[in-house]
Order: sequence, then structure tokens, then C-alpha cells
Amino acid sequence: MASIFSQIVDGEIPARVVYEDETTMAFLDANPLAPGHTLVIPKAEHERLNDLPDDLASDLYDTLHRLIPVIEGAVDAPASNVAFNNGEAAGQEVPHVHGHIIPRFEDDGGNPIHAIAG
Ligand code: DGP
Repeated sequence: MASIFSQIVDGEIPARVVYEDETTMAFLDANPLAPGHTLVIPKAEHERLNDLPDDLASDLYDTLHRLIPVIEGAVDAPASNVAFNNGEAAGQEVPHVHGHIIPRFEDDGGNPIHAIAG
């Protein structure tokens, strides 16, 4: 059974896609912790960061690096939390590598890293 994120990559379930290239994709989180909360994934299904081949890890980082200022700018956020839950015990619910970009605002209260760590 393909992961829910592979089903998004294959167009089998809808998502609000904000970026796509040959090997990576980004879409809005269905349960956002802040406006603009975005998930960045490799299209190929790998469970953990260290399962990624080097070239795909590099592509994923490049997409994250490119999108962080774009997402912050889109919601006028001065900062963001960027995080991976890497493994079930760390709160990873979807077994398909995904980085969270969570825009942060002055005095928005609390640290969402705690929330996404489940
Ligand atoms: P994590 O706990 O790090 O595995 O985060 C999984 C995130 O994925 C969580 O913030 C909610 C989001 N999510 C789960 N299912 C879907 C879905 O079908 N579509 C979208 N857009 N996001 C999803």
C-alpha cells in the first residue's frame, strides 16, 4: 500500500501543491499548526531521512532551502520552524520522509516543534 504522500504524488488524493519538480514536491499540511504550514517530500517513498540516496537527500534540501523564504514571504512571517519527525518514536505518523516548514510570528505563543513531535 502506497503511503498517503505517494498517493498525493500520484494524484490519487488531492492536496494544495505549492511546488513540484522531478524528484520533490511540497504541499500544504492538512492539519496546519500555522498559516502556510507546508510539507516538503521526496517523490520516491522512503521512510526515514537516512534511507534517502545522497542525490535525493540533496534535492530535498535544495527544495527546502528554496521554499523557506517563499513560504515565509507568502504569509508575511518573520521566521519559521523547519523540522523532520524521523521515526515513529519521534512522532512521525506518515512513513514517507517529509520536512515541515511552519511559519512563525512574533508572540504567536508556544513552539510547534513540540506539537509535531506528537
Ligand atoms: P508527522 O507527524 O511528522 O508524520 O506529520 C504528518 C503531517 O502530515 C501532519 O502534520 C498532518 C499531515 N497530513 C497527514 N495526512 C495528510 C494528507 O492526506 N494531506 C495533507 N496535505 N497532509 C496530511
